[in-house]
Amino acid sequence: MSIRFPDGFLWGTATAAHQTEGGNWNNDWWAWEHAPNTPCVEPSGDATDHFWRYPGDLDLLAELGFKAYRFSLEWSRIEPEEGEFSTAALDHYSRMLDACLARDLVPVVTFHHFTSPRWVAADGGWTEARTAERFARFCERAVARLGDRIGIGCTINEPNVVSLIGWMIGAFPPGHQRDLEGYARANDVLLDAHRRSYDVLKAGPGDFPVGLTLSMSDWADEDGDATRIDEYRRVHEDFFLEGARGDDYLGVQSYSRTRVGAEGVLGPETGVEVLPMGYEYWPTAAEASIRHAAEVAQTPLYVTENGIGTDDDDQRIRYLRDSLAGVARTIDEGYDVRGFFHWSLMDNFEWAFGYMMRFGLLAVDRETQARTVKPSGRWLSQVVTSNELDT
Ligand code: GCO
Repeated sequence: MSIRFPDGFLWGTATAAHQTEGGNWNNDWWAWEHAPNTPCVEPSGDATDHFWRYPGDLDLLAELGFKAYRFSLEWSRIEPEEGEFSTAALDHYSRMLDACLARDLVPVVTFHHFTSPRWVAADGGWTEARTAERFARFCERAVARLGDRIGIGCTINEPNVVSLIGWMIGAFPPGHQRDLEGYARANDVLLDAHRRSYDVLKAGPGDFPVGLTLSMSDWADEDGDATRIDEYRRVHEDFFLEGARGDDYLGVQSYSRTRVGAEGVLGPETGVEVLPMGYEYWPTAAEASIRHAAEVAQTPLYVTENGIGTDDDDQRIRYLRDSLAGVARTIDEGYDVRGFFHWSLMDNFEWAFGYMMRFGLLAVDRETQARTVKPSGRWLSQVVTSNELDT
């Protein structure tokens, strides 16, 4: 059976500056990677040298038939010290925008993707109220230079992951565990930063949709207790989904399932395949998250990230086939889903996991940086060029 996606459905891939550019030494993540007892398995180092190799990467993306490219700006390059803005860094991202447009790729620009300049982190980071104003000021300077060519803007990538893993789990900077007060404060400052930057980006130059992207899950309760799911989801997802009401879109980013029970958040269910990332193989996560995001955020949606970290490329194809079938079901039911961005264009630095998690459609040789299109990249290329999915 073949499923056709709507005409104009936007097919893209996503990356992030720190995970691909290389040499992002002036941000909190580089410091985190080199801190004593860091949880990071390895430093980001040269990453995939995308800062210099992006023209060839965009050539490959365009050759595969994609129509959009989501990437992020590295705040620490653009504002290396407070109030000191780099024209050269803005020129670099300006060239990236021109390179996208020259290849008929809609540039989807994320203004914050997990990393903050060292000077921001040193002054309280996301638990310091002034960070929201500082972030909005950075967005103002960036959009002044870049806004005329941006296709879609994303203020902050997964603010709920920045706060949860930074202040409750401890695997992201600043590495706090069970810091409930810091977690709540970070959520407040992150949402304030989103609201301020949304207004700044909408003021232009340029006229493009603006929203935030959110880490979401399918949810299950081991006793079927929906109220328990609501309690967890309200803090982790709905706080930002409600905060995003009135935005031009909400970016759904969902990979797996979260299970809860009387003892709290549970691990994978016995008998369900577990991926190298430690979570369940759960290809209907995007479908479930679209439904919940639409209900709470009440905005148009893009799936701004979806994919699977695996060395089994056939498994990637199976996952994507089922995931896309789920996305298509929501569209058939009338949900306003406007595009799908595969995470990721290429294998890259998977945060604390380093380079051992491979989410890319392109393999990257860690020695030579050579890119190789995987069979899953060819498979997805067929889908995006035909705008149809064979199930
Ligand atoms: C995230 C980030 C990406 C990850 C991807 C795979 O959603 O955590 O946006 O940077 O690399 O999701 O885990």
